[in-house]
Amino acid sequence: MKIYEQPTAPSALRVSLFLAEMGIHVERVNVDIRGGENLNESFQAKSLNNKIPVLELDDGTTLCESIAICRYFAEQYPATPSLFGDTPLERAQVEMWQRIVELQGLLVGFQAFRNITGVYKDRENCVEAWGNESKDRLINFLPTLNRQLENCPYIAGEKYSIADITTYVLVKFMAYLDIRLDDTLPNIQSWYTRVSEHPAIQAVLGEQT
Ligand SMILES: N[C@@H](CCC(=O)N[C@@H](CS)C(=O)NCC(=O)O)C(=O)O
Repeated sequence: MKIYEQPTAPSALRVSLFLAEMGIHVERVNVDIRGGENLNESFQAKSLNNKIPVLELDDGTTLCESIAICRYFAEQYPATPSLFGDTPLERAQVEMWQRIVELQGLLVGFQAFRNITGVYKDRENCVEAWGNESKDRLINFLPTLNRQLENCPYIAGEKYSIADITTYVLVKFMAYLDIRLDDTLPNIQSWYTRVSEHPAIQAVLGEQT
């Protein structure tokens, strides 16, 4: 089994933080995405979305999309507590927050970064105005997270979950957009400090330095 990735890329980091939390080790293969290695024919044969991360199983089956990869491991190696929730209500709450943060936060942040910096202009049409609008939308989304963390220790409620991992990756990524957690977002600030101390997060980030 192998994961094709670029370790510091946010979507790969999401899978790495998830696997570290579960204590699962998987061989990694580095893909130079900035250099366009993900655009070559052999990689595209493995990845439906032409992006990293990709999980390749021993029988050659491949899976892309970071959350699909995390779900595979969560189902294959069930653990309690599960990072996808343990009861019907928890699972629904985790799914809800995971999707909210992904759709209104992380993907919007990706659009901002890609369109403002033009980092992938060799493969897509970059629209700076769309990037700036996306950045504003991301900034406007942050108070929603701050309100949620006013009464809950974690994004989806009482337990650390995949929604926290996605949010952690989002907050880290915001530095590339020059978006900081200022004093108007105190609950995200304290959540971020607390979550950063997780041994799994420390271990993964430690490997990257
Ligand atoms: N929704 C996908 C997003 C994957 C994604 O955007 N990967 C980026 C790195 S974070 C990538 O491969 N970029 C290279 C490119 O777009 O050509 C997931 O969660 O796996």
